[in-house]
Amino acid sequence: MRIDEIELRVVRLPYRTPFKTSFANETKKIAVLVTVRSEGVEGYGEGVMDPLPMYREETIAGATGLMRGALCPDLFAYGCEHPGELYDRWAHWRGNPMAKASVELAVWDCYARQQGVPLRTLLGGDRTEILVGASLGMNPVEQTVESVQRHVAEGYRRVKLKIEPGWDREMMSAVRAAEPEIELSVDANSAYTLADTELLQSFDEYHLHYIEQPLHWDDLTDHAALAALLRTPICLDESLTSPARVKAALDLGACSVVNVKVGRFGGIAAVQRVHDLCVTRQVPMWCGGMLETGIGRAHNIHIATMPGFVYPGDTASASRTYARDIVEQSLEAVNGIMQVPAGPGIGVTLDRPFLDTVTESVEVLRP
Ligand code: OSB
Ligand code: MG
Repeated sequence: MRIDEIELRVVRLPYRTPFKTSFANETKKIAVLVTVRSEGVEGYGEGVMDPLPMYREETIAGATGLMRGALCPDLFAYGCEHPGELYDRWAHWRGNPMAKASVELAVWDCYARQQGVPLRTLLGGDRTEILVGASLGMNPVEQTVESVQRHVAEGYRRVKLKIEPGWDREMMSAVRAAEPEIELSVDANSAYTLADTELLQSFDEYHLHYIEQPLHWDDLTDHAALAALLRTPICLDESLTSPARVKAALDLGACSVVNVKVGRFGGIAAVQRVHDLCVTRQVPMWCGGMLETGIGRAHNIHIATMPGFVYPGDTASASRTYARDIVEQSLEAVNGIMQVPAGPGIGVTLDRPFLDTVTESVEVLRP
């Protein structure tokens, strides 16, 4: 592919309700939309960096700087035979997986559209629908129980609760009392330390499907120590930033479940390696989310069709998060099942008039 033009667009989209986690209380999404134009066809990627490094280290300013200064000029200079080659080609620029993924995803979408095939076909995803759960932000106990019951009634296959010290046992017991049988998980987003081991052990009584990222956002060794003391499986999110980190985590026993986020791993080629490793080692994986707009959400849905994604993911209905999305297709789960958008590439098209109303800045790069 010859790459003719790349557009970097920052959009600001309000959440329907604030999303509270142990690391932030967010009221809006600020996303970087990358559009790659090649030989008359365009493809889209979404960057999941935040304005400030609250979840991992990357920021929108740093990531767009890298795109402008290195990734886009590299694509203009060398083009691309196949999007699967970019992860290794960009490895000499260290780290920065979210920046790399934002651009790589747009190239994958563009390539799939040029071939006239759905993205999932390039990834070996035979499924045309995926099972999804929902991730609930922190709210008062009564409201949380109601929300869990509503999501269960809607057919979501798993419910995940955000927790932090002082906001855990009371809520988990209320939810378990109301819904003893549902597939339930919790996500601490790094809010605990090994000093909380006894407290974390006490969560075993809620028979959680797994506990996500209880300890430090870049740690593997403390998680390995903790895993040996819990019956509840540990799933890592923040700490897994590359195929090599996943291998290290599994070798150490730091987790037995893997949350896949394409932005955190550095793109689809990296996800494919993580996928194959987890399949070989029989480690269950699922597709996480970052409250993406329809572009990132559509990518996640295609990625989750790969055969190793055996647990329900976080890619729930877009309408849970946004009153209006920037894509024309509605990405809605019915009875906990999300249809994969049909059509070439990620299968969604931009609602341009609305997109323009939520755009903060646009920048077009050319060779
Ligand atoms: O830890 O999985 C997380 C959202 C933003 C940042 C981190 C996380 C999340 C979610 C929401 O849990 C998942 C979603 O609905 O997209
Ligand atoms: Mg998480």
